[in-house]
Amino acid sequence: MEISDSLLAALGQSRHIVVFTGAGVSAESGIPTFRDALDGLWTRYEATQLASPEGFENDPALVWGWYEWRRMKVLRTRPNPAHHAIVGMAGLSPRMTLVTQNVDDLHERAGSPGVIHLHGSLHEPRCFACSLPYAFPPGIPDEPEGGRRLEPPRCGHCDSPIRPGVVWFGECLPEDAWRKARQAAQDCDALLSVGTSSLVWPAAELPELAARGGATVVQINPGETPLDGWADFNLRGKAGEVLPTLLAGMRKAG
Ligand code: BV8
Ligand code: ZN
Repeated sequence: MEISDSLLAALGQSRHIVVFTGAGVSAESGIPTFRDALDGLWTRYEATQLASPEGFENDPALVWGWYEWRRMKVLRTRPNPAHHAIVGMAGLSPRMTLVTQNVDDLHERAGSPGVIHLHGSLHEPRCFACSLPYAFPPGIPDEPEGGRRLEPPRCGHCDSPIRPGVVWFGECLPEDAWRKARQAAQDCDALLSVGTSSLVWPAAELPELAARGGATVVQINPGETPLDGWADFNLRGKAGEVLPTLLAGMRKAG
């Protein structure tokens, strides 16, 4: 893939770059994207039915099994070249803010500091009722038997079921994370939207906020998204291939 000189110049002159990532940045680590995660037992469900408080209350074992299966896949894999290239780009930029919709810890494991998680994390479960944090037993969960239904553990304080530490549909985003992400989008000179379908709100608003603030908006995605019509640069390809090429171009441009 050819990276244009004008894009390299825009990034080279940026004093603040925001990198905004979705499930696509973890796809080459073998982590299914949100919709692709609906296989096997979960094929007949809409993601929003499972990733919601109602879905959990309705069938805690189905939802907990889905999240434990996803957590197991994260623990069994590692960051891919996309995560590592983002760390490399941060080293070339005066300031980078990394905002992710992902609930995995692959950005952290690649070495990115201060990752802003808009939708929470698989690694911070808490009590569904009293929000007391829950500590997972060490090690990697086994492939849940019987097609992945798994009773959630109970809270040591109030005996309610433990829930995943993610933001479900119909739940508010963490206030501090959302405020920081909006501030960074409004302040930045360039925003890279990487591997997101840009369908989930309010996160999907960030590239528009950046554009309104005069930033250059770059999209990296092999597929089509609502950003196609107005992003300044559309790099059609996989994050694990495009980001390393972009990083090499930035290094060469000096
Ligand atoms: C809220 C955590 C206020 C859980 C997630 C109608 C219109 C507008 C909004 C709404 C509406 N109805 C309801 C809403 C609000 C709702 C919403 O946006 N719904 C959508 C479905 C329309 N939003 C909310 O509810 C939010 N909260 O609004 O609060 C409020 C409060 C109270 C009452 C009322 C309102 C909370 C949303 C957070 C939901 N939680 N994640 C979990 O992970 O289980 S979102 C979840 O879906 C993921 O985080 C992901 O970001 C998102 C989308 O899933 P995917 O499509 O898989 O992932 P992604 O978007 O990243 O797409 C994958 C992309 O990667 C694709 O484009 C693909 O082409 C690309 N790709 C694939 N391979 C590669 C690649 N790219 C690069 N390289 C590759 N190799
Ligand atoms: Zn409790």
